[in-house]
Amino acid sequence: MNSLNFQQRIEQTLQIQFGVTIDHASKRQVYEAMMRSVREILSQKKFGYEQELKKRRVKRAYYMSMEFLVGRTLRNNLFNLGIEQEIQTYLSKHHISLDEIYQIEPDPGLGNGGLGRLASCYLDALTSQDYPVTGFSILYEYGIFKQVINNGWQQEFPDYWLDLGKYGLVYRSDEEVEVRFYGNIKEEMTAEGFRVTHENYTAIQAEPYDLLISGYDTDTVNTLRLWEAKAKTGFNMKLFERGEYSRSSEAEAIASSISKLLYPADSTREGKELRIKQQYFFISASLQQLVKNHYREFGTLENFHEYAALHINDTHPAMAVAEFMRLLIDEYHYSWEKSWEITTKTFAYTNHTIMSEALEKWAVDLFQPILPRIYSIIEEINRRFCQWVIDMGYEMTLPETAIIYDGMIKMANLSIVSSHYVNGVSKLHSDILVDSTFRSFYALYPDKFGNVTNGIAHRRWLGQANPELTNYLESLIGIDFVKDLSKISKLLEYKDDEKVLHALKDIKHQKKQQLAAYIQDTLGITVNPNSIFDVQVKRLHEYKRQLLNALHIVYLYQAIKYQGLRPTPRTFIFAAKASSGYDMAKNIIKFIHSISQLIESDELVREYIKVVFIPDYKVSLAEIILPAADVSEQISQAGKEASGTGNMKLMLNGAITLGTLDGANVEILEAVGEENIVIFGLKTEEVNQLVAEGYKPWEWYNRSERVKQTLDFIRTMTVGGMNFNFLVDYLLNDDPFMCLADFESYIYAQQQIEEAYNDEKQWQKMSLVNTAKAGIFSADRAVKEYADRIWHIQQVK
Ligand code: 8GP
Repeated sequence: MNSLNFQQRIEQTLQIQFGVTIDHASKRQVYEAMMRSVREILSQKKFGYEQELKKRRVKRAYYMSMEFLVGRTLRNNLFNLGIEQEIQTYLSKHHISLDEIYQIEPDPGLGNGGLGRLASCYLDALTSQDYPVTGFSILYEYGIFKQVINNGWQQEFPDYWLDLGKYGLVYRSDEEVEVRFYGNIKEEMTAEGFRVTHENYTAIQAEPYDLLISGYDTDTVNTLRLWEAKAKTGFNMKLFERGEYSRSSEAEAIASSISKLLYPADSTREGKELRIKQQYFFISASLQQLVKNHYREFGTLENFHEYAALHINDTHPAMAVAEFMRLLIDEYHYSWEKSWEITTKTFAYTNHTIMSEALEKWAVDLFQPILPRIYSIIEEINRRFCQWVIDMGYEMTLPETAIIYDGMIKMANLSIVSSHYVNGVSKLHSDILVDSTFRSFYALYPDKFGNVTNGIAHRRWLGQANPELTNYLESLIGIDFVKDLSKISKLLEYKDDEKVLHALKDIKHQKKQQLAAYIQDTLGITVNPNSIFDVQVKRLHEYKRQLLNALHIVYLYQAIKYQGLRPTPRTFIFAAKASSGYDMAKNIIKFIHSISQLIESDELVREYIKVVFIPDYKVSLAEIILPAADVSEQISQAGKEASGTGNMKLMLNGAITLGTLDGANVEILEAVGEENIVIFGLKTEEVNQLVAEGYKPWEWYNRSERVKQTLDFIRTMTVGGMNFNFLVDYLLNDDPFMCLADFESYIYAQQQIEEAYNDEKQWQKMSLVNTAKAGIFSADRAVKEYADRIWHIQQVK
């Protein structure tokens, strides 16, 4: 890409849109002109790529996901186009800071956490490697809430991102479709055979907006298609005149709620209904469009699976299999058997969590009225599946494997039965799926199950988030690693080179200073960049055990204050959003803030430790925090974290993992060797055994002096009038994720971290090895596995 060309476009846009020259434009105007210019360039490339794909008639993948945590796009696009530095120079000649322009872009928060960010990393990687893929999701008007901390408590505020975010989107009025809810189904025998029709439905219009996805150093451009819901006819005058007031604006009400908000709380019946509508809305719109286009091109759907691989990202889009069956049977009149054959060759499913509350189930009496035809299809899939299970002699597994059981529809079961491939996201997680979560299914379909360990978009998480390290690495080992992260292993040659180790230390220090400046500017808190930056950033969930981290800090507090402990100064950095209805998670956020306050009020202790909670964790914040970390806390209870991806981003940026043998930590250990990571805690089998025996946290309290000291100390704590006895009671009586059982071993691991850190050269070498061994955690590797083993798609340049 020629940057001159881009500069001209910016100036032209400024003239046409705002009638200003670049020297008189506001930052906001420059931002808009840049976003529009990038969109034009990508649209042009997209056109070329589409032509090529059409000409070659290749198979494509479609990634359906309720979440895409896209992150800011402008820098990513300039980086991929290879013009970031030139544009920076150009703008600075006009006294404009590119960084300030970047800050204007909202961070599209169309996701909650790992699963959503993974989806975006994969679109980036697939595009950079020239795989034809389209993402499908919802154009949420409000993304994940903005987190504000007030007196230590989380508060949620709406995040309206479209105002400034819309400039990246392309509206495709030619591809609108209609999605139908409610009503009833009519079954009848006609001259052409048995037919099912859906009557008296409420129709919603699905309007497509495309976010164009660029790839690094390639002309390939893919699409993330986001559907917005609109009432088809708006307000219904006829119904209103007949006095049916509420029905007259029903479509409008449904439409405005569907694409309003990411995951509204679904603890109420209304919340659940809305969730079902959201899921059906986007998968129906996506499939209708795909099926229509395919039929137009080929005149048949029998070969659909030869040209399309459909991926279900966790169970949220699982209704897609029933919708696809509906289209084949009701609209194109294929037989059940033929339709089922095409469906099962088309779909694949990834599981992202074994936490039972996240394995979706819908009550039949809730689901059926909203989607009567989809329900009847699921019922028939279930009937045939159960019959087959009985024929196989496995009927005793039906309580577990049936798709509909006890009045509930189990979406994971539907996904497994209807897909040709099911994968977990790390070796350990995939093993747990076949050994326990989906054990009965594994007996039925041993060949369906496999693993694809997650990966990250290293060009964002290293290339863009850490240009200092990227440039230095480039000067040492050449630029190849940007395109192919496996090449980063060349860095190993320098693991004993003191000059290199020193330079890496300087870069880390620079990143720590930048984070310190951010903390100072936004929170008014001064942190010491010479202290150890110990980082735990991720969603707040009990299984991730931010509480264990907090307990250790309390342990340090009382040991410094009363036992003469003098540790190496450390800054504990947290960032995490808690689900709005998750009280314990919110209490833990409050607890962390209270510990921070307690430390600050003590002249002695604050010399050694400091706790900073950075609010509103999101992609753009992660880009600032991760490169600055020395220690990466990955301390979930073994067996609970499916993979983790923050662990990979942190290691790539040279942080040392302090972790349990959970998720992808296991593979990080394999990659770096035990001398370059600190592992602690119970293993999955040990956790299971303890559960089986009956875990009694009290015993761990009685057995360990340090557990006792820490919990007893918490009972004496009153901060801002609040005490935390309830937490101590909870830990002693419940402790569902075994913080107490792992506490001793965690304290010991923390000491090992400190010792390692104090040996400066050794630490730097460990850090180098982590960066050098991160190659296998590139999303490029992961998506290639999906492309080769699951989707069977080829690269098209
Ligand atoms: C996450 C897993 O918790 C994490 O370990 C993994 O790295 C990531 O997916 C990507 O595979 N799972 C979710 O984010 C998740 O299950 N979210 C749905 C409940 C909304």
